[in-house]
Amino acid sequence: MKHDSRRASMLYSGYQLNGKYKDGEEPQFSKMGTSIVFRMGNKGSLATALSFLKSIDLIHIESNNLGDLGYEFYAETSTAEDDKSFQQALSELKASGLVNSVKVFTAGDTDDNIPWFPMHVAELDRFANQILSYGSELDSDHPGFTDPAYRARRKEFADIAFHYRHVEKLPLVEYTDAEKATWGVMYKKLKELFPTHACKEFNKVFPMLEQHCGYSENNIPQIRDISAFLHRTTGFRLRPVAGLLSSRDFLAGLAFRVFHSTQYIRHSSKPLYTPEPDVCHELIGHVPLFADPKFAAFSQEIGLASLGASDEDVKKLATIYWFTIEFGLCREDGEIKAYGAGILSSFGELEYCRTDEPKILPFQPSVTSVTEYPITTYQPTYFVTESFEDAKRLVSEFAKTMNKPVQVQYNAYTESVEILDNI
Ligand code: HBI
Ligand code: NLE
Ligand code: FE
Repeated sequence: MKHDSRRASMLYSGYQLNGKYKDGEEPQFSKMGTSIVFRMGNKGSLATALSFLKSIDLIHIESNNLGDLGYEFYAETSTAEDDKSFQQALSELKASGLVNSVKVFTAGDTDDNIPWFPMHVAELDRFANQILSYGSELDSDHPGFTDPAYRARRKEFADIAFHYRHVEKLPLVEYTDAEKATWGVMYKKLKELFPTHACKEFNKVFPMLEQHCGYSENNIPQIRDISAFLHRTTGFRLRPVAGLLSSRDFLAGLAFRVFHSTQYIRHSSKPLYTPEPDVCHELIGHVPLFADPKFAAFSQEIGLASLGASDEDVKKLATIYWFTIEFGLCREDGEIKAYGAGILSSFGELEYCRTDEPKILPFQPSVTSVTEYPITTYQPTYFVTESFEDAKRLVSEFAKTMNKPVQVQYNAYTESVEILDNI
């Protein structure tokens, strides 16, 4: 399969501004149009072939001499693929016998063999209603299962996230006194351990969050303030999420430096450990390191590697994510420190990880990516990274061995990914 620059251009050129929006609203773009790629033996028949397409609105046409293979034409139209006139034109073109290997691409969609992935940060909106386990429907062993007030609250949070779209301001949430009390218990306990147990990058950022983002024992900060802070430091942003996303969707966010963050809080009966992500885990565990440029680049590297990867490779990358961003340890002057968010937001695990009990191995993607792990107990195995730069390099080398059909690079100006030529 070939992926050349024309293919890349068809994939990301297809957006148009939605004409109308009210004052105070952001302009929105929607996908437009479709591209048709077809081949013919003889360039001279192009005029006849195009006559079949006259009922659709062609906006761009290119030809390419393929030598023995004849000519390849690439036609872009603003007519949508499911439009009747498009379907009719396409079947007439195919029936004409003049052309062979007709392929149709819709902007933003990749080939049948390549799993769909977002090409622009706004396309993360697609994940909003693709939640695996709904934040509002709790399992019977969840500590909030028999607490109707907690369940109702979880539903409120889920609804906020379902309705959020990229162009909107991040939703503000008012937390109850009971919720603030749960946050306060954790905050106080964890803060005592951070100076000795957390990595230096984490400890550098934490006071900045207290200064600029309202982090304190008595206040649950707002993702809107944090996202603005992260965006200025590393370009990272937060987005509310209703519950667990698939690994593929969750990792794709990281490719755009977007972190999906829950806003609900854990049940008050079990403040010191929960297997689920909650606002304490996201804001205390994850957020600080996204303000570190090297950590941000490392995180994005995992995200980029996941775009277009096979299910099997996504699973490996999710495991790498688990053993680094979620449960990673690092070495500082010969001492083991924690940088993984799942450790940094759990008082119990933060102490446990530095005891003799768990097994500690060096981070090595080929091994780490296939290591099993439990999700509801402390980790029996941790992997140690030497530095975030080193970890990024290792992930990037690992990604090259994955044999993906497309290679992508991030364009920070347009906040989109570009497919690299690969001929
Ligand atoms: N979804 N909302 C959300 N939050 C996570 O932390 C998360 C997720 N889906 C998958 C996931 N984490 C990881 O376990 C890896 O699969 C990436
Ligand atoms: N165990 C962590 C905590 O209690 O904060 C959450 C881990 C989420 C993956
Ligand atoms: Fe997490």
